[in-house]
Amino acid sequence: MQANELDRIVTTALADFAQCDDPASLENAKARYLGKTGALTEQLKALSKLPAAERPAVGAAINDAKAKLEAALNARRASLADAKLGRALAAEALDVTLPGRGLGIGALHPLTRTLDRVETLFRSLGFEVADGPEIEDDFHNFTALNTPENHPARSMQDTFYVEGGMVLRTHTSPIQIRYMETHAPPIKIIAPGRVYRVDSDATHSPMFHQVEGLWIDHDVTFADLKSVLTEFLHRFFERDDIRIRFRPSFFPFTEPSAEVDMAFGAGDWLEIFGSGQVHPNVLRAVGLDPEAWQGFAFGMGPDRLAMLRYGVDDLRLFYENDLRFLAQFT
Ligand code: 2NL
Repeated sequence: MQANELDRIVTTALADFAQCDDPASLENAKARYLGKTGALTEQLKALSKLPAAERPAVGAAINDAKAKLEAALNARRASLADAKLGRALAAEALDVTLPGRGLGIGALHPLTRTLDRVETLFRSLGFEVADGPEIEDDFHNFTALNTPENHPARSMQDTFYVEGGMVLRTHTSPIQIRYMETHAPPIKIIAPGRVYRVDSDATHSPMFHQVEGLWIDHDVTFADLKSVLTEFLHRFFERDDIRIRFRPSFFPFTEPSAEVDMAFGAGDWLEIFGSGQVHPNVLRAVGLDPEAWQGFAFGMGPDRLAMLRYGVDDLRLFYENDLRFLAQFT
């Protein structure tokens, strides 16, 4: 009985000591077992009530238990002291007396600034900014945009396919398709965002940005398209000597289609926008009657606009995030 009781006390005491994580609570725990009224001390007091013949054996067992507790206490004291020293050394390494290094003031990435600027300018022209998912289904990325089943854009060579036949959107047009599905005309939006294509070299990144625009009403024409894009370019580049030209082109989702080139003064022509009148099949795909509604859409690469505005000749610099490059735009 007495021996079992001793074992129980030792076991609880050892667990108790192990739980103490500072010297004061450890010394308090010691008192609960070895103090004046401690559990082990009480056992010692009870010794005198035992028959004389049993006292030596029980006394030896109590001393044994006491030695175990002392050893455990010393080990725990040492490990707490080690931990304290470790913390002190770590604090020393930080050297709280040194002046602070200071945090550099951060700044927006040049591409973010460009996108913000594009959004602000189009808002000032009466456009709202729309958003949508980067993982799209086949209908919103291709079918609704009059892109036939066997079109090369749908191939694995050009498009990232993810689980369940979904794709990483290859353009931000699906944002506009979804907008037309949920909003009645008149519609006047831009759709900025990340887009993905299987393409990677000096001038192509597998992820890049696109801003598309869409204006649908009863009587929106190519003249409106030309004035919107001209006004935007003047405001974006803050120059009056900007020339613009339209070149015939082809996109499955517009008819007729045009590339829009721009030149500063007498400079070379730069291709900036793809554009066109929204194809009747696209309007039908979102439940709009092409006899009642018409409009234009356009697309552009803001990464390229940023290169022109900031005079950067390599697209990859924007994605390497070397601070020596980025700090120049603050
Ligand atoms: C380019 C070409 C373009 C569109 C995008 C569009 C969207 C809808 C309907 C019709 Cl919902 N068209 N988008 C139209 C023409 C060209 O982008 O060169 N992008 C960088």
